[in-house]
Amino acid sequence: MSFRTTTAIDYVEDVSPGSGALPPRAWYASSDAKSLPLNGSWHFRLSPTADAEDDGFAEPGYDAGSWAEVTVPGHWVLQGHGSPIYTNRLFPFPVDPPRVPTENPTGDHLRVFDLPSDWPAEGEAVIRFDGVESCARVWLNGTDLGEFKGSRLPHEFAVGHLLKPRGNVLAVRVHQWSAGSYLEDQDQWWLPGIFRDVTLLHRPSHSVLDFFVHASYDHVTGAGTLRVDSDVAGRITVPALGIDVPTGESVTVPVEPWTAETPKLYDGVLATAGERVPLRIGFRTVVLEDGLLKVNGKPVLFKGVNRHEWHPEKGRALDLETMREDIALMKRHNVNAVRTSHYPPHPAFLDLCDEYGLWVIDECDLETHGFEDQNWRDNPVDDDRWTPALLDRAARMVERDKNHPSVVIWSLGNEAGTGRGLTAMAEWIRGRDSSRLVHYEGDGTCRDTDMYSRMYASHGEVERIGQRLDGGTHKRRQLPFILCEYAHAMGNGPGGLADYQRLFESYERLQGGFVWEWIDHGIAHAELGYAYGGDFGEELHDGNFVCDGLVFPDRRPSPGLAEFKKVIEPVRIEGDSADGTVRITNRHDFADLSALAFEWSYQVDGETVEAGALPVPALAPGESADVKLPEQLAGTRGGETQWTVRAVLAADTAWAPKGHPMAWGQLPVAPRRAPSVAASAGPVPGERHIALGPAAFDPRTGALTSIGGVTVEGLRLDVFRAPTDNDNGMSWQDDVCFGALWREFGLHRMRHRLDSVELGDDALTVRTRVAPASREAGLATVYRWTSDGTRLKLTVSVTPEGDWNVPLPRLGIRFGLAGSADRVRWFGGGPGEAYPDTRTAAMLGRWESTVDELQTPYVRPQENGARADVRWAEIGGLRIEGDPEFWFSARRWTNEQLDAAAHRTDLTPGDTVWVNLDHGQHGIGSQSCGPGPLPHYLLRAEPAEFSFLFSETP
Ligand code: IPT
Repeated sequence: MSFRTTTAIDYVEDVSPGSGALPPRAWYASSDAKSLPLNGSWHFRLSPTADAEDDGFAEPGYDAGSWAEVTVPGHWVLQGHGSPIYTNRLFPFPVDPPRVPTENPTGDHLRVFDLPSDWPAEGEAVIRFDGVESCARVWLNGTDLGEFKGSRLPHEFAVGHLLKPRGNVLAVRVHQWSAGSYLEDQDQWWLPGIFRDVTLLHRPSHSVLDFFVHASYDHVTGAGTLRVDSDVAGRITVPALGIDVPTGESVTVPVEPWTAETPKLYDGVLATAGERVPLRIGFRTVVLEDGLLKVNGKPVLFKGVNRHEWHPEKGRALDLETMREDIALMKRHNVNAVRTSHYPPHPAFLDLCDEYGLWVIDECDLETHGFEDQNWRDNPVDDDRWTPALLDRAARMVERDKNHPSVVIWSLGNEAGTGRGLTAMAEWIRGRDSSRLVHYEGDGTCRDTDMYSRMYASHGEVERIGQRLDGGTHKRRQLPFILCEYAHAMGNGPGGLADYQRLFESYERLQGGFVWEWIDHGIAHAELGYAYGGDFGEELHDGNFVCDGLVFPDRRPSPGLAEFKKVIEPVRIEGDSADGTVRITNRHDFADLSALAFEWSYQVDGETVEAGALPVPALAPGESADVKLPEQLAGTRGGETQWTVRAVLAADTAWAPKGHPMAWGQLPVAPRRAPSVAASAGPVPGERHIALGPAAFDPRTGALTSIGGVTVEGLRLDVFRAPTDNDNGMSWQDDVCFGALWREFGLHRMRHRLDSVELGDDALTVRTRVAPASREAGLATVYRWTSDGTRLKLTVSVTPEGDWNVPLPRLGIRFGLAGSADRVRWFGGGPGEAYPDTRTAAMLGRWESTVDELQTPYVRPQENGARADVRWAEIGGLRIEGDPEFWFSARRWTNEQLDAAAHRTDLTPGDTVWVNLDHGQHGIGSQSCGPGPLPHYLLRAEPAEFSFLFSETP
C-alpha cells in the first residue's frame, strides 16, 4: 500500500482506473450476511479546487460540526452547493486530456458510524460505493483506502481490519472533474456527488465471493442447463426444479424459459460454508444465427427505449420506487426493451427487469463524444494509455451484471469514435462471457460487434438496410440491424413511429429499435417549472436538448408515449366489418394470448350503445384468427357507426391491474354523413352590424362578432404554429428545418388585407389576401357565410398565389371566445394530442376535457394539444361541426405567446380562449435529432376549401 498526503492530487488526472479497490464481482444481496447501509445525512464541505483544505478531516476526532449536511445518495449541486451544468457533447472544460481545470469543485463527505450490536466479530468487511461522480478518494478511520473513477460503476474496499465497534469515520473526497470525465461525456447534466448507495457489507469466513450463473435454454428439447461457477465452492439448490448440485457442475432439466414476455424466474440458493445467497434464475439462450439475433431459437423484435436515470429533484440518485415506476410504465405501454443509455444503471433496476420482463442492452459507462469536434484527435479509446481504464469499466459492468437473464447484449459505450481500446473491451467481454452479444454503434465496420446499429437513420435508409441493399463491410452485411436510437422524443413528437414500425415488421433483418429517450431531464425549479440547460447560468450549454423523453420529468406520459404504445401493441386488431369478423393477430415473439381478454363495443356517433366480451383463442405468436363479431346491431339511427375491439389484461400483473388496455382496433361500419345547412337566410345590413341567421358581423370589416349570445373575437385564417423542437431541428442537420424557414418566410407575421365585404342574397362573402411583408407569395382567402336561420356555416377557400416553396405549419381559422369557456366536448380522435404522423393512438369516440387539460405541458412550450379527425366540438357555448373533419385546439394564450415562452411558467392565462380549427397540420417528424416528416406529411400550400357549421349549444 502506498501512502499519500491529502494534498497529493495526481490521481485526479491519472488515466489509470484507480488504486486500492477490490476486483469487481457480482452484485447480490446476501440472505444471512449482515450489512449496514451508510445512506443518509453526511457532513459536507465544498472546496473550489481539488487540493481542498488539508486539515486532517479524514482523521478520527476531526470536528466537522461547522460543515453543511448533504443527503447520500445525492448530488451536491442539487442540494444547494454549486449548480448543475448541461452540455450534450461539449466538454465544459478545455480539451487537454487528461488534464482538468484547477477550478475543480471538490466535495468532502464525512460520516461517523457505529457497528450494530449484532455485527459479528469474526470475518471480513467491505465498503461498497455503487456510484460516485466522477472521482473519489476514500479513508476509513484515517487510513487511506485508495481512489477510483468510473462514476456509474461499483467499487469496493476491504475494511474489516479497520472497523471499530463505535465511532468509525468514513471520509470521501469527491472531485467533480477528473481524467474519468473525458470518458463520461454523455448527453446529460454534469452532476457530481455520491449518487448511489454506500453500504458496509460483512463478509463471513467462507462467504460467497464472486459467482457466475450460466442458465441456458434448449428450445428444441425444452431443457434448461444450469451451472453456477463460484470462486468459493458450495451447493446450488433450486427446489422447484429438484436441483441440488455442487457449484461448477452442470445439470439439465425441463424448464420454462425466461423471455421478456414470459419472465419465468426460478428461486434458488447458492450456499457456501459461510453464506447463503438467493438466486433468481432465468433460463434463456442468446445467439447470432442466420444473420439474426435470436433468443431461445426465435428472432426478437425490440420495442425499446433509451433510459437515462432521472428524477427531477434527485437527479441520477434514484430510489427503488422510481425504478419500479419506470418499469411499470414501460410495461403498461408495451415497451419490451431498454438500452441503459449510456452507463450501467443502479443494479436494482436490472433485478426489476428480470422480474417484470424487459430485454436489456447494458451499456458501459463510456462516451468521448467531445473529441468529435477535433476529428477525434486524442480520443482516449484510441490511446493505449487509457486502455486499462476502459477494460476496468468493461469488467466492472460485466462482473456486476452478469447474472441477469434480462441482459442479452453488452454495449461498449456510446459515441466514442473508434479505436483499439474498444476492440480490447470487446475481446475481454467475449472472453469472459460468450453467452451474450456485443453492441457498439460508433463503428460502421462492425469490427467488434454482433449487430449493425445506427442512430436516427431515415425511414428510407432503414428500408434499404432491411432489403440488404446497404453497403458496408462484408461482416456488417451478415449482421442483424437495430436502431439503438431513433424517433427523437424532444417536445411534441416523435413523428413517424408507425412508419418505422411497418419497416421493422416487414424485413426480418430489422430487429427493432430504441426510442430516444425515456424521460425529460428537467430539474424541478420554483420559478421556471422545470429548468434545462442555461437556466443555471452555464457559460456553455445545450438548452432544452436535455428534455427529449417520452415522459415528462415527473413521469407523466407524454402523447409520444401513448403513440408508441399503440404503434408497438402486441396484438393487431383490424378487419373489414362487412363480413362481420375482426382479424386478431398475435404479434408477440413468445407469448400466446392467454394473458389477454378481448372486448367489443359498438358506437353510434361515437357513443357506445352496446358492449360485450369477445372470445378469442389463445393464438400462438405470429398466428391470426378471424373472430366473429356479434350479429349486426340495430339502432344505428342513420349515424356514423363502428366497432371497437380492445385487448386488456385478463388478470392483475405486477405492473398493471386486470383490465389494463394493451391493444385496440376500430372497424368502421356506416360512414359519417357530411353536415349541411340550407342557405335559407340572407345577410341583413343594419347600422351597427350585419345580421345573418344567429350571427352578427362588423359591416366595415365583415368580421364575425357574435353567434347568438356568444361573442366571437378575431376570427381569421391562421397558418402559423409555435414551432416544435422538431420543427426547429438542430444546427447540424443537412436538411432544412421548417421552423427556421417559416420564420424566414414570415409566416409568423402574416398581414390580412381586406378586399371586399359582399352581401349577396344568401351569403355574406368577405374576400381577403393573407401575406407577409416582403414576399410576393400570399393566400387569397375567401370567407363565405351562410345560414338556415339557426346555424351558421363558414366556407373558407384558400388559393395560394406566388412562389410557395415552404409548407404551411397549419391551415385553418382561429378565433377568441370569452375566458369563461372551459369544458370541451368533442366527437373525434382522442383522448390525447395527435398530428399527421403521430395519430395512430387517436381513437375515434366522444371525449370531454377542459381547456387547461387540452394543453400538453412540454417543458419548453411549443405547438401542442391538437385533436384529430374532429367531427364536432363544443366549447364556450358554441357547437362546431366540420366538413370535412378538422383538427381542434384551444388555449388560454395566443399561438404567438406560446411561441415566445421559454418555460411553462411564462404562459399565463388571458381573458380569451383562443380556438384553432385546422383543415391541415404539418407533420412532426423527429428533426430535433433525426429526419423530418416524411414527404406525405408535409402540408403543402395548395388550393383548399373547408367548412365549419356553428350553432349555439342548447
Ligand atoms: C445521440 C446521443 O447518443 C444521445 O446521447 C443523445 O445525445 C442524442 O443523440 C440526442 O438527444 S448523438 C447525436 C449526435 C446523433
